[in-house]
Parts: sequence; structure tokens; C-alpha cells
Amino acid sequence: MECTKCNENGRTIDPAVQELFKKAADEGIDTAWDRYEQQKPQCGFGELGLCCRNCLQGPCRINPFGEPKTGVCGADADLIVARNLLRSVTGGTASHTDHAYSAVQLLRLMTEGKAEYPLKGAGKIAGVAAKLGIDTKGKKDEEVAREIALTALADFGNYSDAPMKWLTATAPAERVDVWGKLGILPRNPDREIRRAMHATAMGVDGSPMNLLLACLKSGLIDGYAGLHLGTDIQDIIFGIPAPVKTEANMGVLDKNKINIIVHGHMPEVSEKVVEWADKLSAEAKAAGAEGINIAGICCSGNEVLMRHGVPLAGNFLSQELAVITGAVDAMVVDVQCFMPAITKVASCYHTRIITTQGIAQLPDAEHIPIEPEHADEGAQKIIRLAIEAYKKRDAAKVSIPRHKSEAWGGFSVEAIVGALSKVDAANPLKPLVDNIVNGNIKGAVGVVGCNNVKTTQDAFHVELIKELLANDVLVVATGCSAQALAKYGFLCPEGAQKYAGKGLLAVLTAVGEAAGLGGPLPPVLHMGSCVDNSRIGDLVGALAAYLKVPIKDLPVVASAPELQHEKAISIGVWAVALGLMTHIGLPPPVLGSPLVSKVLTADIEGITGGKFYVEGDAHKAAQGILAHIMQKRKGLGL
Ligand code: NFS
Ligand code: SF4
Repeated sequence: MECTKCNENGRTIDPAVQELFKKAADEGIDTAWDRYEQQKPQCGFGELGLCCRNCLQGPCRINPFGEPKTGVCGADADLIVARNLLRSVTGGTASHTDHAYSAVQLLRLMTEGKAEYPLKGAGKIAGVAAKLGIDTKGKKDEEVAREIALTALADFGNYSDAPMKWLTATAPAERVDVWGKLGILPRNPDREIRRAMHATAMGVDGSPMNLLLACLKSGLIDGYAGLHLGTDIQDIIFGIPAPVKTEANMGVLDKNKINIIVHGHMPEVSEKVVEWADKLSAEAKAAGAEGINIAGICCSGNEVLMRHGVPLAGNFLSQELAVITGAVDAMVVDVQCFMPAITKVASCYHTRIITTQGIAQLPDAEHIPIEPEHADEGAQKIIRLAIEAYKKRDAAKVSIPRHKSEAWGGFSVEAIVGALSKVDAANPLKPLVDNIVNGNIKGAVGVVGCNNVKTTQDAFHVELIKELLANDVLVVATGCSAQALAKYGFLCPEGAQKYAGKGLLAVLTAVGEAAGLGGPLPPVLHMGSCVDNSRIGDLVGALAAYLKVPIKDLPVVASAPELQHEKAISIGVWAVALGLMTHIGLPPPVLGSPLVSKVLTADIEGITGGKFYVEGDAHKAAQGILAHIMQKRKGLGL
């Protein structure tokens, strides 16, 4: 791995991306980093959250150093910041919830025989049904799956004041109680999202504190109607992930094959592309290629990595560079995190950009809908378009960096508990807890989230996790953070020897050997996409239940070092509501309100037990996280 210092302009530590920057410069192609330069200086009012455009009397801006102190309507800095924050959190929540809703609709159509997807996750059905109180006796899998889908849809149609069922059924009872007392238990997710938009409109909620409580509620919708519901339903449809070996970074692209990148978030798209790439490989060979190679970017990549070991081309900021290799024949996108710039970059090559969802189209892309009822037809069209594009590939423009690392994925809670049960079948969590108690493992960190052009790509993920692992902290990862760590060898067994402290290494080795891996577990366990942060929530909840303490008392911290998307903010709010200290590497636009900043980073700890911790330096963040872990250990008498 190259160090940050070898990267003079501070854009990325990824050697493959650095190599492709040179190619981009030679070919005169701009990337996100160039466009970021063109944006500088970015608006100070916006950065502090002090700009309001919620009515046509604005935009109004608050001067943090003087006048004006209010907008035309009298809204002050605290109110404007709180309103803007609620809109951001709710934007993230809407993204996750809409994604989850698509999965639910697919499952419903499957149980009506109307969708071209087989049910692959029968093993998940009983557990989810039990939590929801659905009787499974004498029923076929499809029947129970249908009841599960209808229960989810009932949450989305809930017109009563009862809280949404997915939350009360899957969140720890202690938390449901805390949230109930705060009056923030969400009812129907759609209705609450509507309420948040209404509350933030001109002349409605003027109380910053009330708006911050609404933020917490929005975070809970994200956690349960978005993440938890999404993961449960996707596991039922596509199967529960199990440990699988693959590779990560641009070197996974193959110049002799037709390269198709799946990018976005919806496994109903990426799964079909993977399926039909295999079925149509003869057509690829007839076109002169050695076969079809699928690689992932962002969470679509994570979904098929977790379930099929599909290799990873890169994370969020790598997306344009993947096209710049000249070796990508098609990039298939669905929703979220693909940059509109991608079609412009693709226009310099033979690469076809294919959109698949009605709500997510691009002017210069090919639109091939992937819908439950006709998914096979759509996927075949996509593969054939990629084959056609391949025939036009210009070999002179192809340059694939050789960099890649071995990476393991597939660590669902079921897989982790499965590995631990090889050590203690009767009591799988006992070995983990015993090692936390005896100090071999000091605590655990879930590292999640994006890349952000404002920080050196991957550097924060890597430096932070290196230091935590060396200090015997168990690390699980999702999203583009897991992808960052995958590229530098943190997700393979050899990484354990290299990065884990002595105590942690002993545990990883004992569990890995008991589970038949013939060596240690990887030092960072890849738990999936960002929606799969629900898996981390479940694991933490199970640990708390085992120890009979609230989550807030555990030596566990969440971190999103390079967060970018509104979704990362809404996940963070959910983590804080769960009771976790949540580190973020750069602040959301709230610093214009001393009140909001103080509530989020301090006062809220007295309410949920969690809080945000903002630290932009990797070493300082690691030290802050370790100090918090040691303090929580002390609280538990360890
Ligand atoms: Ni999460 Fe996954 Fe990546 Fe950030 Fe985007 S892909 S849902 S939002 S950028 S981690
Ligand atoms: Fe200005 Fe108030 Fe309108 Fe916002 S809602 S734009 S602060 S007048």
C-alpha cells in the first residue's frame, strides 16, 4: 500500500486510482476531484447550515459573526440549522425506505407467482416470522414469506397511532422503552417522512429541540423501515450471506473478458445481471471474448460480493476511474451514489451506461427497466448490449492497473454466530464475550460509510482501522468503508497477522481455526452494504442482551470517517439513538448553530446514551474512540 505522502495532491491513497488519474489527465477527462476544485471556495453559509430556501422570500442567510441574525420570517440560526438537518436526515431515510419498499414489493409479487425471481433465503424465513409473531406451523415457505411481506406493507399503510411493527419486533426492548418515553416511536414510515417535510416548511415547527427529536425519529425509521426491513427481506429473497473469498480493486477487470460493472444499491438488479452473465457466456465467447466478468462498485457490489463472491472494482470515488480503464463495456446502475458525470466520462469510450429504474435515469444512458415481472428479459438485453459494446472496444485505450487484494465477505450475523458456535456450540456468544472480559478484545467498532472528495480517498478508513486493530479492537465494516479496507488487505486472513494486536489475533486465530478456515479470520469482517448496517445493530443488540446491559453501556463505537451521502447522516442518527458514540470524520452542516452542535455532540448522551463525535484526524479519532471504549469497559467493571 502506498502511504498518504506518496500522493502529493492528497486525492487518494489508492494506487490504482492514482495510476488512472494520469490516464485521465492524458485524455483530458475531468473527475470528481477536478470538479471539486472548480467548486472552491464552497459557500460558507451552506457549509455551516445557515442558508434557508424553504420559502420564496429567501434564500435567507444568517451571518454567524453579526447581522442579520434571522431570516425574513424571523427564523434564527438554530431553527434554520435544525430544519435543514431534519430535511437531510429525512432524505437519507427516504432513500433507504424506498429501497426497502422495492424489495418488499418484489417479495409480494414473488409469492403471487408474478416475479421472475426464485426464493433463495428459506433459512431466513422462520427467524423473521418468529420476531413478527407469525405462526409458521404447517405452512409452506411461500405462505410465510407472503405474510412477512404483507406485515411490512401493513407498516407502510399503518393509519393507527401504534408504532411500526418492524421496529417493535426487531429492536431491543430496552431501546423501544427509551424511544417510547421520548415520544419518537415512528408509526407509518411514509407518514413520518411526510410529517418531517411538513414540519420543516415555512411557518410550521419553530422549535429547534422539537425538530431534533424529529431527527431522532427519522433515524429510527431509517434503522427499521430502511435498514432492518431491507436486510430481512433481501435475505429472504436472495439468501443469507455466508463467508466467501474474492478480490478487490481495479485489477479484477479482465482485458480478455467482457467487463460489466454493477453499481448502485438494489440486489434485484445486480443479482439478475450476475445470473444472465453466466447464462449468456456462450454468446460472449462467440463475440471473441473469453467470457463475462462482473465487478461491483458501491453497495450493489457489496450485495453480490456478500452472496456470490463477485469481485469489487472499487468504492464510491473509484466509479469514474473504472470507466477510464477503457475496459468496462457496460456499467449497470439502479439507485443512489452513481454520479451524473458518469455518462460524460463514458462518452470518451465505448462504455455503455445502463439505467434500470424509473426514478433514476440519465439523459445519455440506455434505459433498460429491470422490473420484477420482466427481469429476465431486461437482464438479457443488458448482457447483449454489453456484448455489442465489447465489439467496439478500442484496445489502444485500455489500461487496467494490476492492483488488487484478496478479500473475504459474507459475514452476516448468522455466519458470525455460526463460526463462533464452532468454539462453543451451546453458547456461541460466550467465546466473544469471554475475550472482551479478559481483555484480549478491548471493544468493537463498526466502520461504515462513504468516500468524500473533501478527504483523501480511503486514507481515513485505513489509518483509523490500522490503529484500532493494533489496539485489539474488533472491527466490522460495511458500505464503501468495507470496500476501502478490502483494497488494502484488511479483509483477508493474512491481514490478521499484519494488523491485529496480539490479543485480537489470538481470538481471530482460535475462531478461524475452529471454523475450519485453517487460519485466522480476517481482521475486519465485511458485513455487507449500508442497508446491512442492520446486521451490526443486531450483533450489538445480541451482545447487550447476553450481558444483560443496555447497548449504551457496551465498549462499542460506530464510525463513518469519510461520510458523503445523506444516508450516512440518517444511519448515524440511528446509531446515536441506539446508544452508540458515533464518530464522523467531517461535520454535517450544523456548525452554524451552537445549540444544535452541542445537543448532537454532548447533551444527547443524557437522553439516548449515544452522541456524535466529530474528529477529522485519523490518529486523534482512534485515540478518542479507544478512550471511549476504555471508559465503557470501566463502567462494566472490566
Ligand atoms: Ni452507503 Fe452504499 Fe458508498 Fe456511501 Fe454510497 S455506496 S449506501 S452512501 S457512497 S457508503
Ligand atoms: Fe427565509 Fe424564513 Fe423563508 Fe427560510 S422560511 S427562506 S428563513 S423567510
